[in-house]
Amino acid sequence: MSIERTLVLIKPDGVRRGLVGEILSRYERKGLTLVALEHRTATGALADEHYAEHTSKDFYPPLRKFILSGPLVALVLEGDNAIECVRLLNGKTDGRVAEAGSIRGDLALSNRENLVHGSDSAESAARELTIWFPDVSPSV
Ligand code: RTP
Ligand code: MG
Repeated sequence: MSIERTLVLIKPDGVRRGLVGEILSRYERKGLTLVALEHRTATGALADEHYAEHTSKDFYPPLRKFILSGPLVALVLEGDNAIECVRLLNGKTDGRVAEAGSIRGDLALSNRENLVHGSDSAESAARELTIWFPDVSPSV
């Protein structure tokens, strides 16, 4: 067993489309534990810190605009192999080709407005959890 914590964002499209309950339910039904949950709106500084690896890319300006376009729901999820587990539940980045059965595969049809974010490694999870939830321990 490798109990991990990971950061999930239900992005502004998920809140606008009324899919927060549906998405949260998928993580809960899988067996992941909800450790923290906040409904909040990102700031430019928070977006730039969160997406540090992407800020120089061509797609960053529209991504930044999107992530700041309304409230989102930030979650800390915990469980055995939680980081990879969330990535599998989320599906491929591009909703148009994401696997059926995944959140993006079932519910998204865009490469940008793809409903969810999940940390992509233990290092990313530690970094992102500290950014979004400074008062929550990033590890169990
Ligand atoms: P995420 O970080 O949101 O969990 O998604 P990911 O790892 O699957 O994808 P990543 O490569 O980290 O990209 C971060 C987010 O940027 C948007 N994106 N737009 N070519 C594009 O227009 C493009 N590529 C990526 C998506 O919202 C993606 O989730
Ligand atoms: Mg990513």
